[in-house]
Amino acid sequence: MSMTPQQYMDREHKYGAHNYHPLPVVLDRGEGVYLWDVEGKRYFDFLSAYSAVNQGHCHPKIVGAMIEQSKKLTLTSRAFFNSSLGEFEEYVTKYFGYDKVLPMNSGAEADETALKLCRKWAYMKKGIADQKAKIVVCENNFHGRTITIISMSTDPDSYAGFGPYTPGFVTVPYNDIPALEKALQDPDVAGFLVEPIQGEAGVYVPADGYLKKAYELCKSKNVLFIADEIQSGIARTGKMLACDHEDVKPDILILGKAISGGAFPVSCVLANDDIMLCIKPGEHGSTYGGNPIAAKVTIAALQVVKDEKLAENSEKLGKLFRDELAKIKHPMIELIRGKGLLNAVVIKPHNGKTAWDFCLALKENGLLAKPTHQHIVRFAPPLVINETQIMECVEIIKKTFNQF
Ligand code: IF1
Repeated sequence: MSMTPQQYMDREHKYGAHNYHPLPVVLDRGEGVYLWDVEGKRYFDFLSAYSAVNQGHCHPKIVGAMIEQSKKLTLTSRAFFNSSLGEFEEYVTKYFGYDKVLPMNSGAEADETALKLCRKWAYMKKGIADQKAKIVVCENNFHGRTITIISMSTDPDSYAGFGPYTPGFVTVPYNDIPALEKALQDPDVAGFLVEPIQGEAGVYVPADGYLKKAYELCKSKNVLFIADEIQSGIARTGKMLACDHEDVKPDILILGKAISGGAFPVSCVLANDDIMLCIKPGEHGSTYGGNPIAAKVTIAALQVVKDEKLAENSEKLGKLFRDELAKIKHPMIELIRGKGLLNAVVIKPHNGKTAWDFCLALKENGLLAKPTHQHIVRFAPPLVINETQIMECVEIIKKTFNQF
Protein backbone atom coordinates (compact mmCIF):
# COMPACT_ATOMS: atom_id res chain seq x y z
CA MET A 1 0.00 0.00 0.00
CA SER A 2 1.83 3.16 -1.16
CA MET A 3 1.92 6.21 1.08
CA THR A 4 0.32 9.53 0.22
CA PRO A 5 2.55 12.63 -0.11
CA GLN A 6 1.08 13.90 3.17
CA GLN A 7 2.09 10.70 4.91
CA TYR A 8 5.68 11.16 3.68
CA MET A 9 5.68 14.75 4.94
CA ASP A 10 4.12 13.83 8.29
CA ARG A 11 6.76 11.15 8.83
CA GLU A 12 9.58 13.61 8.19
CA HIS A 13 7.89 16.09 10.55
CA LYS A 14 7.50 13.49 13.27
CA TYR A 15 10.97 11.97 13.19
CA GLY A 16 13.18 14.66 11.64
CA ALA A 17 14.56 17.88 13.15
CA HIS A 18 12.63 20.93 12.03
CA ASN A 19 15.63 22.82 10.63
CA TYR A 20 14.03 23.32 7.25
CA HIS A 21 10.69 24.47 5.87
CA PRO A 22 10.51 22.56 2.57
CA LEU A 23 8.10 23.23 -0.26
CA PRO A 24 5.26 20.63 0.05
CA VAL A 25 6.50 18.22 -2.64
CA VAL A 26 7.87 14.69 -2.09
CA LEU A 27 10.49 13.80 -4.66
CA ASP A 28 11.25 10.25 -5.63
CA ARG A 29 13.32 10.20 -8.83
CA GLY A 30 15.55 12.53 -10.83
CA GLU A 31 17.02 12.45 -14.32
CA GLY A 32 18.75 15.35 -16.05
CA VAL A 33 16.69 18.53 -15.56
CA TYR A 34 13.66 16.57 -14.34
CA LEU A 35 12.37 15.43 -10.95
CA TRP A 36 9.35 13.19 -10.31
CA ASP A 37 7.33 13.15 -7.09
CA VAL A 38 5.93 10.06 -5.38
CA GLU A 39 2.76 10.36 -7.45
CA GLY A 40 4.71 10.36 -10.69
CA LYS A 41 4.25 14.05 -11.45
CA ARG A 42 7.21 15.54 -13.37
CA TYR A 43 8.86 18.86 -12.57
CA PHE A 44 11.66 20.99 -13.96
CA ASP A 45 14.26 21.36 -11.21
CA PHE A 46 15.11 25.07 -11.00
CA LEU A 47 17.06 24.80 -7.76
CA SER A 48 19.54 22.02 -8.64
CA ALA A 49 19.99 21.36 -4.92
CA TYR A 50 21.36 24.90 -4.53
CA SER A 51 23.63 24.42 -7.54
CA ALA A 52 25.04 21.02 -6.59
CA VAL A 53 23.41 19.17 -9.51
CA ASN A 54 24.88 21.24 -12.37
CA GLN A 55 25.47 18.07 -14.41
CA GLY A 56 21.83 17.01 -14.12
CA HIS A 57 20.27 14.40 -11.83
CA CYS A 58 21.74 10.88 -11.85
CA HIS A 59 24.19 11.52 -14.68
CA PRO A 60 25.12 8.02 -15.92
CA LYS A 61 28.86 8.73 -16.02
CA ILE A 62 28.89 10.07 -12.45
CA VAL A 63 26.62 7.37 -11.05
CA GLY A 64 28.62 4.77 -12.97
CA ALA A 65 31.86 5.92 -11.39
CA MET A 66 30.23 5.84 -7.96
CA ILE A 67 28.82 2.33 -8.41
CA GLU A 68 32.09 0.96 -9.79
CA GLN A 69 34.25 2.33 -6.99
CA SER A 70 31.77 1.46 -4.25
CA LYS A 71 32.14 -2.22 -5.18
CA LYS A 72 35.93 -2.03 -4.89
CA LEU A 73 37.03 0.23 -2.02
CA THR A 74 34.92 2.88 -0.32
CA LEU A 75 37.02 4.25 2.55
CA THR A 76 40.56 3.74 3.89
CA SER A 77 40.91 6.96 5.94
CA ARG A 78 44.07 9.01 5.35
CA ALA A 79 46.02 6.82 7.76
CA PHE A 80 47.09 4.95 4.63
CA PHE A 81 47.62 5.78 0.97
CA ASN A 82 45.18 4.47 -1.62
CA SER A 83 45.03 4.08 -5.40
CA SER A 84 42.38 6.75 -6.04
CA LEU A 85 43.34 9.83 -3.99
CA GLY A 86 46.48 10.76 -5.90
CA GLU A 87 44.63 10.44 -9.22
CA PHE A 88 41.98 12.86 -7.87
CA GLU A 89 44.61 15.26 -6.52
CA GLU A 90 46.54 15.36 -9.80
CA TYR A 91 43.34 15.71 -11.86
CA VAL A 92 41.83 18.52 -9.74
CA THR A 93 45.04 20.56 -9.28
CA LYS A 94 45.73 20.47 -13.04
CA TYR A 95 42.05 21.20 -13.81
CA PHE A 96 42.10 24.45 -11.78
CA GLY A 97 45.83 25.28 -11.96
CA TYR A 98 47.10 25.01 -8.37
CA ASP A 99 49.98 23.11 -6.74
CA LYS A 100 47.87 21.26 -4.16
CA VAL A 101 44.35 20.34 -3.03
CA LEU A 102 43.02 19.53 0.46
CA PRO A 103 39.87 17.36 0.18
CA MET A 104 36.97 17.59 2.63
CA ASN A 105 33.26 16.68 2.45
CA SER A 106 30.87 19.61 3.01
CA GLY A 107 31.20 23.16 1.85
CA ALA A 108 31.34 24.43 5.40
CA GLU A 109 34.28 22.13 6.12
CA ALA A 110 36.07 23.54 3.09
CA ASP A 111 35.43 27.11 4.26
CA GLU A 112 36.69 26.20 7.74
CA THR A 113 39.78 24.64 6.13
CA ALA A 114 40.41 27.84 4.17
CA LEU A 115 40.09 29.95 7.35
CA LYS A 116 42.56 27.71 9.20
CA LEU A 117 44.97 27.78 6.24
CA CYS A 118 44.76 31.57 6.06
CA ARG A 119 45.47 31.97 9.77
CA LYS A 120 48.39 29.51 9.65
CA TRP A 121 49.85 31.39 6.68
CA ALA A 122 49.41 34.69 8.58
CA TYR A 123 51.56 33.46 11.49
CA MET A 124 54.11 31.42 9.55
CA LYS A 125 54.57 33.62 6.46
CA LYS A 126 53.14 37.10 6.93
CA GLY A 127 54.50 37.43 10.47
CA ILE A 128 51.26 38.49 12.17
CA ALA A 129 51.46 38.01 15.94
CA ASP A 130 49.92 34.76 17.21
CA GLN A 131 46.11 34.92 17.75
CA LYS A 132 45.98 38.38 16.09
CA ALA A 133 45.09 37.42 12.50
CA LYS A 134 41.92 39.02 11.09
CA ILE A 135 39.91 37.92 8.08
CA VAL A 136 37.70 40.38 6.20
CA VAL A 137 34.29 39.13 5.06
CA CYS A 138 31.29 40.75 3.35
CA GLU A 139 27.91 41.71 4.73
CA ASN A 140 25.17 39.25 3.71
CA ASN A 141 27.72 36.51 3.20
CA PHE A 142 26.84 32.84 3.33
CA HIS A 143 29.63 30.33 3.86
CA GLY A 144 27.95 27.56 5.85
CA ARG A 145 26.46 26.73 9.23
CA THR A 146 29.32 25.98 11.67
CA ILE A 147 29.85 28.16 14.75
CA THR A 148 32.90 29.92 13.27
CA ILE A 149 31.22 30.48 9.92
CA ILE A 150 28.03 31.92 11.46
CA SER A 151 30.34 34.12 13.58
CA MET A 152 31.14 35.88 10.29
CA SER A 153 27.46 36.14 9.29
CA THR A 154 25.38 39.32 9.32
CA ASP A 155 22.10 37.37 9.06
CA PRO A 156 20.37 36.85 12.44
CA ASP A 157 18.72 33.70 11.05
CA SER A 158 22.22 32.28 10.76
CA TYR A 159 23.84 33.50 14.00
CA ALA A 160 21.16 34.45 16.58
CA GLY A 161 21.14 32.18 19.62
CA PHE A 162 24.34 30.35 18.73
CA GLY A 163 26.89 32.52 20.59
CA PRO A 164 29.50 33.01 21.89
CA TYR A 165 31.08 33.67 18.53
CA THR A 166 34.53 33.09 17.09
CA PRO A 167 36.55 36.36 17.05
CA GLY A 168 38.89 37.61 14.33
CA PHE A 169 36.49 38.72 11.58
CA VAL A 170 35.92 42.19 10.08
CA THR A 171 32.83 42.88 7.99
CA VAL A 172 32.66 45.23 4.99
CA PRO A 173 29.78 45.97 2.62
CA TYR A 174 29.81 43.75 -0.48
CA ASN A 175 30.76 45.36 -3.78
CA ASP A 176 32.38 48.31 -1.94
CA ILE A 177 36.03 48.87 -2.87
CA PRO A 178 36.65 51.95 -0.65
CA ALA A 179 35.34 50.06 2.39
CA LEU A 180 37.60 47.11 1.60
CA GLU A 181 40.57 49.42 1.03
CA LYS A 182 39.99 50.96 4.47
CA ALA A 183 39.72 47.56 6.17
CA LEU A 184 42.97 46.42 4.56
CA GLN A 185 44.89 49.27 6.23
CA ASP A 186 45.02 47.04 9.34
CA PRO A 187 48.35 45.16 9.17
CA ASP A 188 46.79 42.22 11.07
CA VAL A 189 44.44 41.40 8.18
CA ALA A 190 45.50 38.04 6.71
CA GLY A 191 42.74 37.32 4.22
CA PHE A 192 39.61 38.50 2.39
CA LEU A 193 36.93 35.81 2.02
CA VAL A 194 34.32 36.58 -0.64
CA GLU A 195 31.64 34.92 -2.76
CA PRO A 196 32.21 36.11 -6.35
CA ILE A 197 28.40 36.25 -6.56
CA GLN A 198 26.41 36.21 -3.31
CA GLY A 199 23.99 33.32 -3.80
CA GLU A 200 21.97 33.10 -0.60
CA ALA A 201 21.81 36.86 -0.25
CA GLY A 202 19.75 36.80 -3.42
CA VAL A 203 22.15 36.36 -6.34
CA TYR A 204 23.95 39.67 -5.88
CA VAL A 205 26.26 40.19 -8.85
CA PRO A 206 28.93 42.76 -7.97
CA ALA A 207 29.87 45.58 -10.35
CA ASP A 208 32.17 44.63 -13.22
CA GLY A 209 35.73 44.99 -12.00
CA TYR A 210 34.94 44.56 -8.29
CA LEU A 211 36.67 41.20 -7.98
CA LYS A 212 39.71 42.40 -9.92
CA LYS A 213 40.07 45.58 -7.83
CA ALA A 214 39.55 43.63 -4.61
CA TYR A 215 42.18 41.12 -5.69
CA GLU A 216 44.67 43.89 -6.53
CA LEU A 217 44.04 45.59 -3.17
CA CYS A 218 44.73 42.30 -1.40
CA LYS A 219 47.94 41.79 -3.36
CA SER A 220 49.09 45.31 -2.50
CA LYS A 221 48.64 44.57 1.21
CA ASN A 222 49.95 40.96 1.23
CA VAL A 223 46.43 39.73 2.09
CA LEU A 224 45.14 36.39 0.74
CA PHE A 225 42.23 36.63 -1.71
CA ILE A 226 39.99 33.68 -0.79
CA ALA A 227 37.11 32.87 -3.17
CA ASP A 228 34.19 30.76 -2.00
CA GLU A 229 33.02 29.30 -5.35
CA ILE A 230 30.96 26.55 -3.75
CA GLN A 231 27.79 27.86 -5.34
CA SER A 232 29.12 30.12 -8.11
CA GLY A 233 31.71 27.66 -9.40
CA ILE A 234 31.67 24.61 -11.67
CA ALA A 235 30.28 26.44 -14.73
CA ARG A 236 27.19 27.82 -12.95
CA THR A 237 27.77 31.48 -13.96
CA GLY A 238 28.87 30.86 -17.56
CA LYS A 239 32.59 30.32 -16.84
CA MET A 240 34.25 27.43 -15.02
CA LEU A 241 34.64 29.77 -12.04
CA ALA A 242 32.89 33.09 -11.45
CA CYS A 243 36.34 34.61 -10.86
CA ASP A 244 37.19 33.72 -14.47
CA HIS A 245 34.88 36.52 -15.66
CA GLU A 246 37.53 38.95 -14.35
CA ASP A 247 40.64 36.80 -14.81
CA VAL A 248 41.13 36.70 -11.04
CA LYS A 249 43.05 33.71 -9.69
CA PRO A 250 42.27 33.34 -5.97
CA ASP A 251 45.12 32.57 -3.57
CA ILE A 252 42.80 30.04 -1.94
CA LEU A 253 39.92 28.55 -3.97
CA ILE A 254 37.04 26.87 -2.14
CA LEU A 255 34.86 24.36 -4.03
CA GLY A 256 31.97 22.05 -3.16
CA LYS A 257 28.45 21.15 -4.36
CA ALA A 258 28.69 20.51 -8.12
CA ILE A 259 32.35 19.47 -7.97
CA SER A 260 30.80 16.02 -7.39
CA GLY A 261 27.64 16.54 -9.41
CA GLY A 262 25.17 16.06 -6.58
CA ALA A 263 26.02 12.35 -6.27
CA PHE A 264 28.26 12.36 -3.19
CA PRO A 265 29.38 15.05 -0.68
CA VAL A 266 32.76 16.40 -1.78
CA SER A 267 34.44 19.73 -1.13
CA CYS A 268 38.02 20.92 -1.33
CA VAL A 269 40.43 23.80 -0.99
CA LEU A 270 43.08 24.57 -3.64
CA ALA A 271 46.22 26.64 -3.09
CA ASN A 272 49.87 26.78 -4.07
CA ASP A 273 52.64 25.29 -1.95
CA ASP A 274 53.65 28.53 -0.14
CA ILE A 275 50.19 28.57 1.41
CA MET A 276 49.08 24.92 1.44
CA LEU A 277 52.25 23.59 3.07
CA CYS A 278 51.67 25.78 6.14
CA ILE A 279 49.45 22.94 7.40
CA LYS A 280 51.69 20.12 8.56
CA PRO A 281 50.88 16.40 9.01
CA GLY A 282 48.40 15.85 11.84
CA GLU A 283 47.20 19.48 11.91
CA HIS A 284 44.01 19.05 9.89
CA GLY A 285 41.92 16.26 8.38
CA SER A 286 38.62 14.40 8.10
CA THR A 287 37.58 10.73 8.23
CA TYR A 288 35.89 10.77 4.83
CA GLY A 289 37.91 13.59 3.26
CA GLY A 290 39.21 12.48 -0.14
CA ASN A 291 37.81 8.93 0.12
CA PRO A 292 38.02 6.68 -2.98
CA ILE A 293 34.36 7.15 -3.93
CA ALA A 294 34.68 10.93 -3.58
CA ALA A 295 37.82 10.80 -5.68
CA LYS A 296 36.30 8.86 -8.58
CA VAL A 297 32.96 10.68 -8.51
CA THR A 298 34.68 14.08 -8.64
CA ILE A 299 36.87 13.13 -11.60
CA ALA A 300 33.78 11.92 -13.49
CA ALA A 301 31.71 14.99 -12.52
CA LEU A 302 34.39 17.49 -13.56
CA GLN A 303 35.02 15.64 -16.83
CA VAL A 304 31.30 15.89 -17.66
CA VAL A 305 31.48 19.69 -17.22
CA LYS A 306 34.19 19.88 -19.91
CA ASP A 307 32.87 17.16 -22.24
CA GLU A 308 29.36 18.62 -22.31
CA LYS A 309 30.57 22.27 -22.46
CA LEU A 310 28.37 23.20 -19.52
CA ALA A 311 29.97 26.61 -18.98
CA GLU A 312 29.24 27.65 -22.57
CA ASN A 313 25.69 26.33 -22.27
CA SER A 314 25.21 28.18 -18.98
CA GLU A 315 26.41 31.45 -20.54
CA LYS A 316 24.21 31.10 -23.63
CA LEU A 317 21.00 29.89 -22.00
CA GLY A 318 21.40 32.18 -18.99
CA LYS A 319 21.33 35.20 -21.30
CA LEU A 320 18.34 33.81 -23.18
CA PHE A 321 16.55 33.16 -19.86
CA ARG A 322 17.08 36.71 -18.56
CA ASP A 323 16.12 38.25 -21.91
CA GLU A 324 12.88 36.22 -22.01
CA LEU A 325 12.01 36.95 -18.36
CA ALA A 326 12.53 40.65 -19.03
CA LYS A 327 9.69 40.50 -21.55
CA ILE A 328 7.20 39.42 -18.86
CA LYS A 329 5.39 42.50 -17.67
CA HIS A 330 3.88 41.90 -14.24
CA PRO A 331 3.61 44.05 -11.08
CA MET A 332 5.19 41.27 -8.96
CA ILE A 333 8.44 41.43 -10.90
CA GLU A 334 10.69 44.03 -9.28
CA LEU A 335 13.91 43.04 -11.08
CA ILE A 336 15.79 40.17 -12.65
CA ARG A 337 19.51 39.61 -12.06
CA GLY A 338 22.12 36.94 -12.45
CA LYS A 339 25.00 35.55 -14.43
CA GLY A 340 24.95 32.40 -16.51
CA LEU A 341 22.32 30.05 -15.11
CA LEU A 342 22.46 31.53 -11.59
CA ASN A 343 19.54 33.95 -11.69
CA ALA A 344 16.95 35.42 -9.38
CA VAL A 345 13.74 37.40 -9.63
CA VAL A 346 13.06 39.95 -6.90
CA ILE A 347 9.34 39.69 -6.14
CA LYS A 348 7.08 42.53 -5.00
CA PRO A 349 4.19 41.22 -2.85
CA HIS A 350 1.02 41.60 -4.91
CA ASN A 351 -2.53 41.31 -3.52
CA GLY A 352 -0.93 39.89 -0.38
CA LYS A 353 0.80 37.15 -2.39
CA THR A 354 4.50 36.55 -1.64
CA ALA A 355 7.43 34.78 -3.25
CA TRP A 356 6.42 31.63 -1.34
CA ASP A 357 2.93 31.70 -2.87
CA PHE A 358 4.54 32.19 -6.26
CA CYS A 359 6.77 29.13 -5.74
CA LEU A 360 3.75 27.06 -4.66
CA ALA A 361 2.00 28.05 -7.89
CA LEU A 362 5.14 27.27 -9.91
CA LYS A 363 5.12 23.80 -8.35
CA GLU A 364 1.51 23.26 -9.44
CA ASN A 365 2.63 24.27 -12.94
CA GLY A 366 5.52 21.79 -12.96
CA LEU A 367 8.55 23.86 -11.99
CA LEU A 368 10.38 23.68 -8.65
CA ALA A 369 12.08 26.77 -7.26
CA LYS A 370 12.42 28.15 -3.76
CA PRO A 371 12.47 31.67 -2.35
CA THR A 372 15.64 32.86 -0.65
CA HIS A 373 14.65 35.36 2.04
CA GLN A 374 11.04 36.41 1.75
CA HIS A 375 11.05 38.13 -1.60
CA ILE A 376 13.63 36.63 -3.94
CA VAL A 377 13.16 33.53 -6.09
CA ARG A 378 16.37 31.89 -7.25
CA PHE A 379 16.26 30.17 -10.67
CA ALA A 380 19.12 27.72 -11.14
CA PRO A 381 18.37 24.71 -13.38
CA PRO A 382 20.93 22.00 -14.10
CA LEU A 383 23.40 23.29 -16.70
CA VAL A 384 22.49 20.43 -19.06
CA ILE A 385 19.18 22.16 -19.84
CA ASN A 386 18.56 22.84 -23.54
CA GLU A 387 16.97 25.77 -25.35
CA THR A 388 13.62 24.04 -25.85
CA GLN A 389 13.40 23.22 -22.15
CA ILE A 390 14.41 26.71 -21.05
CA MET A 391 11.72 28.23 -23.29
CA GLU A 392 9.15 25.78 -21.88
CA CYS A 393 10.16 26.95 -18.39
CA VAL A 394 9.87 30.62 -19.38
CA GLU A 395 6.32 29.83 -20.46
CA ILE A 396 5.58 28.16 -17.12
CA ILE A 397 6.96 31.18 -15.24
CA LYS A 398 4.98 33.59 -17.43
CA LYS A 399 1.79 31.54 -16.99
CA THR A 400 2.33 31.49 -13.23
CA PHE A 401 2.84 35.24 -12.95
CA ASN A 402 -0.36 35.72 -14.96
CA GLN A 403 -2.24 33.68 -12.35
CA PHE A 404 -1.54 36.44 -9.81
C1 IF1 B 1 21.55 25.32 3.88
C2 IF1 B 1 21.93 28.70 1.56
C3 IF1 B 1 22.62 28.37 -0.74
C4 IF1 B 1 27.17 28.12 -0.03
C5 IF1 B 1 28.39 28.84 -0.14
C6 IF1 B 1 29.39 27.48 1.53
C7 IF1 B 1 28.23 26.74 1.68
C8 IF1 B 1 27.09 27.05 0.89
C9 IF1 B 1 28.51 29.99 -1.12
C10 IF1 B 1 28.20 25.60 2.68
C11 IF1 B 1 25.86 26.25 1.06
C12 IF1 B 1 23.59 25.74 0.85
C13 IF1 B 1 23.45 25.31 2.31
C14 IF1 B 1 22.00 25.00 2.48
C15 IF1 B 1 21.23 25.82 1.47
C16 IF1 B 1 22.26 26.35 0.51
C17 IF1 B 1 22.31 27.81 0.42
F1 IF1 B 1 20.67 29.05 1.29
F2 IF1 B 1 22.04 28.10 2.69
F3 IF1 B 1 22.74 29.75 1.50
F4 IF1 B 1 22.98 27.64 -1.71
F5 IF1 B 1 22.57 29.63 -0.95
N1 IF1 B 1 29.46 28.51 0.64
N2 IF1 B 1 24.73 26.61 0.61
O1 IF1 B 1 26.09 28.46 -0.80
O2 IF1 B 1 28.18 24.36 2.00
O3 IF1 B 1 28.17 22.99 4.09
O4 IF1 B 1 26.06 23.29 2.79
O5 IF1 B 1 27.92 21.93 1.83
O6 IF1 B 1 22.40 25.35 4.79
O7 IF1 B 1 20.34 25.57 4.06
P1 IF1 B 1 27.54 23.08 2.73
